Amino acid sequence: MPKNIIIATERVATSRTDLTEPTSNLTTVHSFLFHRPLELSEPEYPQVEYQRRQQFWDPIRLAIFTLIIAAIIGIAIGIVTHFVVEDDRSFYYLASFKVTNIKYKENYARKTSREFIERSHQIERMMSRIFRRSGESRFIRTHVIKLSPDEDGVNILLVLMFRYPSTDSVARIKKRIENIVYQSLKTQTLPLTISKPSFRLTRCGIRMTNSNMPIPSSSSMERIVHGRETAIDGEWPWQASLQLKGAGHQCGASLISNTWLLTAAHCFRKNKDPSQWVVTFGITITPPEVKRNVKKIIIHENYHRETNENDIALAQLATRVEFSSIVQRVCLPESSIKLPAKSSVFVTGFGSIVDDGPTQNTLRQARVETISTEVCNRKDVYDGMITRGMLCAGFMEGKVDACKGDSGGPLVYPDKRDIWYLVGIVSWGQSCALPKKPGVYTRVTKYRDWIASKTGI
Ligand code: 4AZ
Repeated sequence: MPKNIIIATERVATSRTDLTEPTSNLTTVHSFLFHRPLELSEPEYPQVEYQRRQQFWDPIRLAIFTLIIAAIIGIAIGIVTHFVVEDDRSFYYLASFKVTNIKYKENYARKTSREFIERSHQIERMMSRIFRRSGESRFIRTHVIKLSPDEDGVNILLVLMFRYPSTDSVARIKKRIENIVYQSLKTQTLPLTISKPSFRLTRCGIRMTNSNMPIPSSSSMERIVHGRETAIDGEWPWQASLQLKGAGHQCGASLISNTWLLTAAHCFRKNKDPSQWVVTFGITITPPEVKRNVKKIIIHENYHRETNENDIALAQLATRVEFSSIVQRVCLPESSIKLPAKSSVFVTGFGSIVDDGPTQNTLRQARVETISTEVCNRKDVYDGMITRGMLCAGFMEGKVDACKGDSGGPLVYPDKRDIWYLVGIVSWGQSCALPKKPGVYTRVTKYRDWIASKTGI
């Protein structure tokens, strides 16, 4: 009964408005709530309700109402799917640790040797057992990359692959993996004794290739220009090719996260419009392994084309790339890291193999050596043109060098654990591979803070 009374109240209010009685809103509301219901007679109520229901559910209202409900249900399903049925992503970690109950054997240096194969299978079985026994269903596989000598045993380098929901935080996943390993060191009897303090997990600079071929130095007539070797799949997984739509490969670049590439500012001299650029990954330009559009280009504010100073730029991909055995990011070095002169570093690219020659479809690599700025600034070398943001690498006798089309590409350096760092960006040089004219690279350590300020990496 009370419900009917309220419905009737509304109707009376309507009829009052119909009569266009000059009342203020306040008075109308007042009469809604308190006065009019008292004037109504009870028998009228059922009829009034019937009429109102009929009016309210006319076909248009019904359609709109159905659409709104459908939209709400759709959005709700979307939200639930996003957070609950989230798609999994592959997470790669490079694990390095020392095993103290075995002795290093010379044959471990050759990945095709029986000793290397047997030992790595044993390590892979042990790691799989650690994760499977812990109930970690997200563990996919592991793969030993390198065994190296240590005073009290053997250093192991291996890749661990997991699949976690993409919403999981990277820091949490890392903690979880570490906890599983530390726990099993305490509770399981393992065939190999892992030294706990030596255990490290890294997420960049991972090369998953099995290749362990030594890269020859300048003694042979080789350079990227006369490249030693073409790369094999996954050997330089951070290498990208920057291409202008309609004009093909222009420059190299290095992947430093799922969405950011580091390259040279001079690559964008002709065209700075992101929509005109595409990026490919993989050891061949055609066909590429992965292809992406570019969303944003950031050129260093103080890039000077006349002096080549601050020859550094960032390109942001329109959609992220997923890491795999073929696409990985390179590590950025701490700004404090100093490479001594004559360090072995590696340059890769699709650039020409003769001066002014065509782009190469398959990635090439070369080992070069760092040259001190003091030597590089000598009158007979670059006569003072090398500034603090530049780094020279190559050989004084020439022969091995980067060349046109390698610009923007990586100069990388492996640390003791075989984790790869980006130390230089191919920038300039007088011609290619000439004696006393080594390659000049942008010194990445000098721009570490600039990169962080633009990307948060
Ligand atoms: C270039 O034109 C270029 N020899 C890149 C590297 C070197 C020279 C020229 C170094 O893109």
